[in-house]
Amino acid sequence: MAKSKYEYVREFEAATDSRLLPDSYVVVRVDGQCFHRFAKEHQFLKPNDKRALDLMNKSALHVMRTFYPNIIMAYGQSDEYSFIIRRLAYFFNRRTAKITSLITSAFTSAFVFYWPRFFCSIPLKYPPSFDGRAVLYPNERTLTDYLRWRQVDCHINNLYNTAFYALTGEYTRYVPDTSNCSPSNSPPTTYNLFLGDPSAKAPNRTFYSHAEATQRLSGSSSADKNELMFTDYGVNYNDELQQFRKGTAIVLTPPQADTTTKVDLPETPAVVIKPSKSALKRSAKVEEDFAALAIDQQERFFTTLHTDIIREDGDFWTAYSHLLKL
Ligand SMILES: Nc1nc2c(ncn2[C@@H]2O[C@H](COP(=O)(O)OP(=O)(O)O)[C@@H](O)[C@H]2O)c(=O)[nH]1
Ligand SMILES: [Mg+2]
Repeated sequence: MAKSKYEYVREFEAATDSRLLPDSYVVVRVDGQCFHRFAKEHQFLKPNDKRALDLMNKSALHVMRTFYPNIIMAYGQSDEYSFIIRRLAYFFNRRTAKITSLITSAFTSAFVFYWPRFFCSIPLKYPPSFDGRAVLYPNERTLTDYLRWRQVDCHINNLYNTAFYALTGEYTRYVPDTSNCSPSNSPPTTYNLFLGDPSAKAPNRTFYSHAEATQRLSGSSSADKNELMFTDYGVNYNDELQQFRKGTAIVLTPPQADTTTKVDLPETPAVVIKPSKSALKRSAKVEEDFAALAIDQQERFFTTLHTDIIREDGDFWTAYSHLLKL
């Protein structure tokens, strides 16, 4: 077909289509846009809404399935999720915009798609958005320190928020909802520890305004916050769900010796700048075989954990550091 005279503008696209540096880890982090307001509008429980966090995890799992086996791990907390892409991944020719926008949009659409499954009769008031960015990490040290940074952030924020909402009397403790999710049948999934639960031990139930609570927590140490929550409000921070305190890590774990699934991870390509044609072919076959599986079978390739990822010699890195070599 003859080219139009406008064809030359393609050059502008080519000139601005950046690629992610080969042989380095890529982290794509998605973050809810203005989730402070979104949480308020949709009556998220404070300090943590398990429904919202489970929905984030479900959306992350969707992303990991969609781009299998290129994402080796994901870590999420609050309204953010980080996706760790294999150092040697070569999907979409490592095009930055393509990879970042696809992960962000897959995550966002899954969040909307699965919303009713988690929030039952609470309808979405408006379509949420997530921003996405890709950051390169040159080695295992910087990558793992990045993950530690996110988990420390989770810990600091969660401890603060738990103490803060205990002080204001807005703290709600999660109670699992065992009912089904039909719009006409949505009994409360939670109760307010202080106002709704007479059996709760709360020796000093003085509640404060947001400004007063901020003031009281200003300059307090972790130990001060723990003590204050426990002594005055009967909240033992250690009893909070691990999911709240540690965030969620999802790791790639292909089933071993599984007779019903034949998918293997691709071999590590010998050439790291650009894999050979045969290596690319093998990768395509792996992706194709995986895509042919039913969703529940695909989900079996991933493990969800709420655990410490900070300690270098902890269980997590002992069990999963091999992922960084893939
Ligand atoms: N109540 C409640 N709010 C949450 C929860 N998860 C996230 N959020 C809200 O989302 C915000 C996320 O922080 P950030 O991304 O910095 O704020 P944003 O710019 O408003 O999205 C938090 O400050 C909370 O207001 C939750 O489980 N419960
Ligand atoms: Mg946000």
